[in-house]
Amino acid sequence: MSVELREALGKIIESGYQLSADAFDYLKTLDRDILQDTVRRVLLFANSSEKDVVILDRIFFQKVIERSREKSKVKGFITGKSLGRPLASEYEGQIQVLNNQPPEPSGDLKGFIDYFRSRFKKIEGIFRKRIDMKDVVTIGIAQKMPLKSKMKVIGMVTTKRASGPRLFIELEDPEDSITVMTSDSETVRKGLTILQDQVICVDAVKFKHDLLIANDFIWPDIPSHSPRRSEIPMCVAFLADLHIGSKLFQKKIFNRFIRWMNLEVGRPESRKMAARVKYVIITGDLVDGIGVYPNHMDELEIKDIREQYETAALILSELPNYVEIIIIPGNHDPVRKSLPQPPISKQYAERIHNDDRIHLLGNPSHLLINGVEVYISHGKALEEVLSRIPGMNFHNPEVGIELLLRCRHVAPTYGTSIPIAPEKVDRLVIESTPDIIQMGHIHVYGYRRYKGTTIIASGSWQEQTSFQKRVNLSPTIGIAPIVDLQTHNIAPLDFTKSY
Ligand code: D5M
Ligand code: FE
Ligand code: ZN
Repeated sequence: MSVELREALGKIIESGYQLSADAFDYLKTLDRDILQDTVRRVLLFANSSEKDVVILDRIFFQKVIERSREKSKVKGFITGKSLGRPLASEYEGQIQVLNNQPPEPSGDLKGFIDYFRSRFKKIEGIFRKRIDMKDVVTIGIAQKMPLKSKMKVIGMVTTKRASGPRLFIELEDPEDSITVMTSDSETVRKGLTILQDQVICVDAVKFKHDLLIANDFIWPDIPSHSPRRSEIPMCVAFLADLHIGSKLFQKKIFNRFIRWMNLEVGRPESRKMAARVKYVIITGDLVDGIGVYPNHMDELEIKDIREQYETAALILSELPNYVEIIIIPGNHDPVRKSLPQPPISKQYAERIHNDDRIHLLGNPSHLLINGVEVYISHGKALEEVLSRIPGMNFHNPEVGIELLLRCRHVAPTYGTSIPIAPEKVDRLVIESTPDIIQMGHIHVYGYRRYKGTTIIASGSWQEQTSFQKRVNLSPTIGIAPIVDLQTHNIAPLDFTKSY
């Protein structure tokens, strides 16, 4: 018996299956180079099957192989009208990446000065475009204005301190700094939701040389707008947090999504929608990674990072061949932890890199898809926002996304568990108004509309981990929010129930 064949048999037995004699004979006929792949595919198919599979026989092997052959055969059918084909297969994908600022690292102390200056400039620019910002002055000018003058100042929050009924905030711009105080209960309440290091505007009255009394705090925010619409009724599936490689990855539930995408299952109405899904977006934690949380190894089914991506590639290869797949990294993917994160590298995910339907992008990414502006990020900073801001909680992550959108920043606070890279330019500013913004990470599904923008917090495809149990997080599993880019309707299909 060859080494490859022995390895393949070992894998099958280790996974808890029996091999029939005819399947064993069949395996012996396979070339070495396709043996490993075939076994991987067969195990994946068996694992995610709705029926309990115990014995793998020759017919089972052949079914799996035929299925993957069919998938590769239909390639090249994307253009041209042909009756009876899914609508999404009749159109080319239209994806444009809007954030193409290259990284300019700056490792020294000055890097942070450049970084924060860039943040201030960009968000100040967003403020100054607003018509209600005519009376904005710099902190330096505010200091020179006579007492009792009214003005607006823009600054970065360096400290925030509550003292009895009062709230004190230190504001800084590139030249000067000033203290802002408020005791009005409504303004204090608003002020308590301000995040450290965020750039904010204060509507204030001059009280002393270096003290302003705040009447209001103003977020850079987004304007009310009508979202741009696609000319054709294409849909996007907004997924996140698959965690492939984890014992807790819900293969069967995810497989229902894959079969639904292939128009094999689902109610008639939802199948019609499946035929229009042109894009699948995965905003991070595609795989479970290695050693991400305490005792992680115990909960890993696949303990090698490359193997995790090999399996991910196989699973994604089951999506219809006309679908474009966009993937950005999360904190479980093997890229640097500091934001912005570069795309998942070929070194770990060769097969994914070689799949020309898959677009590997950085976290965050700002896209134009069929003319609709889509902003995606894994959303690690939501942890911070949801746990620190009064009134927020992990049951409603979409409220946290709304706040980040109003801050126009993906990770406002520096020096927390969410590291930020000291680059010359702040690439985490949300520079223009997205029509759709999506994040994952929290593992809880949520949705809301805010001033014309659709906000989506994607749930996960992984059962509760021991770590999540300890932090009391109950994930939402198996929901695929499908958004129609023409109508902006959202259908959160629940693949654990009926769909
Ligand atoms: O994150 C899965 C979930 O666990 C998500 O809701 C955030 C939460 N989480 C992850 N790390 C932490 C820390 N350090 N503190 C609190 N909550 C956390 P995932 O990225 O999939 O592991
Ligand atoms: Fe996750
Ligand atoms: Zn995560």
